[in-house]
Amino acid sequence: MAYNDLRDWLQALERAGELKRIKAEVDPILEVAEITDRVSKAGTRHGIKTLQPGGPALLFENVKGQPGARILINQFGSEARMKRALEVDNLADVADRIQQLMNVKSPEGLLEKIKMLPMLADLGKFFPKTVASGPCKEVIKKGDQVNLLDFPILQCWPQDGGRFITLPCVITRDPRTGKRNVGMYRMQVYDAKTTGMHWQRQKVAAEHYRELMRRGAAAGAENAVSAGVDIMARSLGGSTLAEGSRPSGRMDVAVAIGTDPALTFSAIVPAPPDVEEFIIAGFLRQKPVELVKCETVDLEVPANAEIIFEGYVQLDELRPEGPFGDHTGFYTPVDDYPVFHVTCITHRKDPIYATTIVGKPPMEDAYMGKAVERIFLPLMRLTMPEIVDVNLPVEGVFHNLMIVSIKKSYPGHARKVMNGIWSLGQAMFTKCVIVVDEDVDVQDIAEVVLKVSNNIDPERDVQFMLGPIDSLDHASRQPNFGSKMGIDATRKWKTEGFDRSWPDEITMSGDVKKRVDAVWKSLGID
Ligand SMILES: Cc1cc2nc3c(=O)[nH]c(=O)nc-3n(C[C@H](O)[C@H](O)[C@H](O)COP(=O)(O)O)c2cc1C
Ligand SMILES: [Mn+2]
Repeated sequence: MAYNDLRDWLQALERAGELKRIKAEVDPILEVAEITDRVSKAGTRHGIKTLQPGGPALLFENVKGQPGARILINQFGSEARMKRALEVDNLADVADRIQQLMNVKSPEGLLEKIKMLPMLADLGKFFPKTVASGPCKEVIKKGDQVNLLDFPILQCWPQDGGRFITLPCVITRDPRTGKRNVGMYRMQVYDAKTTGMHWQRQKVAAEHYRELMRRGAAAGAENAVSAGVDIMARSLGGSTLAEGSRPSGRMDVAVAIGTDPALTFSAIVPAPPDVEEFIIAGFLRQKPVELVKCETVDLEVPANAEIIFEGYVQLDELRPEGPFGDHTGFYTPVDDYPVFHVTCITHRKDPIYATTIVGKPPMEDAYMGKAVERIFLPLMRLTMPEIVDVNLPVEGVFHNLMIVSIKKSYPGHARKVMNGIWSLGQAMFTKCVIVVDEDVDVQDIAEVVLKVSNNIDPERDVQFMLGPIDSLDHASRQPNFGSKMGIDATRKWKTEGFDRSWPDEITMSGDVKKRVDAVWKSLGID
C-alpha cells in the first residue's frame, strides 16, 4: 500500500526500527550535518561499528533556536530504506515492472486483449489527480507573513555560503507543452523571502527558464534572436548582455518539501524531459499523486506535502550562489544562478522539515543514486540492448565513473556504447566510461581492476571526447565544458586490428576440483 504522505512513511520507518528520534537540543547550523555524517558513514572503514551501514533515519525534535521545529534527515540513507521507500523487496523489481510495460506487444485475438486489461487498468493509477484541498493548506501565509527563516534550514559545511534547502521538489511548467517538471535543485537562503535556484543549465527547469527568456526576448528586443542568445549566455555565466535589452518577466515556481517518499525520489530521477515526474511517482507508488492548486502561481503541488513555497524566478535576475559543500566531497565555488522570490508559504500544522546533506560519500544520496542505477538499467537497454550490467561506484559520485558490461557483437562495439552513454540524458556527464565484456561482473571492483588493467593497451584503447561536463566538476578546463574518457577494456578482435592471440583465463579443471572437494576435510586446513 502506497504511503499517503511523509508521516505515513515515518510511521512505517519507526515500526521497522529504522527511525531514531533525537530529543537532545541540536543546532541546524553544522551540528545536524556532523551527526548525520557520522551516521551515514556507519558500516564503512571510519564509521560507527554498532550501526547498520547508513544508520537509521533521524528525526531531530529539539532544534536550537527553533522551538517546535522538527528536522527529518537520512530517510533514504540505506539500501533497506530505499527499498522500503519504493515498497519493493529488490530494486530490480521496479526495473522488472518497467520492463513489462516496455515489452508490450500488440495483442493478437480477444484472449490476449483481455489479458492486457489489468495492465491497462494499472496505467490509470499513474496519472496525478487534482483535488480541491489537502493538508499542505492547513496554514497559509502571504505577504509580510512569508518567512523562510521559520523553518530549521541547515548550514551543512563550514565554508557553505549560508543555509541551504537541500531536499526540495522544484515544480515548473514547460511553456511549450504545459507539462510539469519536478526536479531537485538546492536553494540557498538569502533572506526571509528569497533563495537561490540552483538548476544546472542542462536540467529541465533550466530549459523551461530559457524558453521563457527566448519568448521574452522575441517579444521585447529588436534583434530578438541574438538578444535571446546573449541573455542565455549571461544567465549561464557567459557573456554579458547590454543593459536594457534583457527580457523582464516571471517564471512561476513552486517547491514541495516533505512528501511521500516516491514523489521526493521521483524529483531526482533523470527522466526524459517530457515525462512528468508526477506520473513516475504514480508508477512507483501504484497510486495517483494528489495535487492541489497553488494560491499565488499557476502551478499544482502535492496535496500531502509538509511545506510548500510558492513564488517566481525573475527572468532578468541572477545572483551569486554558493559555495556549497557538494556530493563530490569538495566545495562547489560561487556561480551566478537565478533567484527565487517566495510569494506564499503553505504548510501543515507543526510541519516536519525534510532535508539531506551531501559531502564525501557515502551519504544519503549514494542510496538514491544506486536506486536510479538499478531502475534505469532497462531504460538504457531500450536504446542499447547490448548492455548487460552497469555499475556507478559511489565514490565516482555518479558522474565521474561508469563501468558497463556489454555483449560485444561487432568491431568498435565498445566505442559505440561509450558514445551512446555520452548521448543518453544525464549520462552525458559521465567523465569516465569503462566498457568490459559480458563475462566481467561490473559489481565486483576487484574483478574489474584485474580485467581492465590486463586487457588494455592504453594508447590504443582510451578514447577521449569533448562535451558538456557536470557543473560540479572542478577539474575541467572550463566550467561545464571539458573532456571525457572511455576505456575499451573488452577482448580485442582480429577485425579490430588485433593480430596476436588472446590468452585463456586461468581456471582449474573440473575433475581436479571434484577430487580436492572430496578430500578437503581430511586435509585439516580449516
Ligand atoms: C540531494 C540532491 C541534491 C541535488 N541538487 C541539485 C542541484 O542543486 N542542482 C541540480 O541541477 N541538480 C541537483 N541534483 C540532481 C537533480 O535532482 C537530478 O539531476 C534530476 O534528475 C533533475 O531533474 P530534471 O531532469 O527534471 O531536471 C540533486 C540531487 C540530489 C539527490
Ligand atoms: Mn524531469
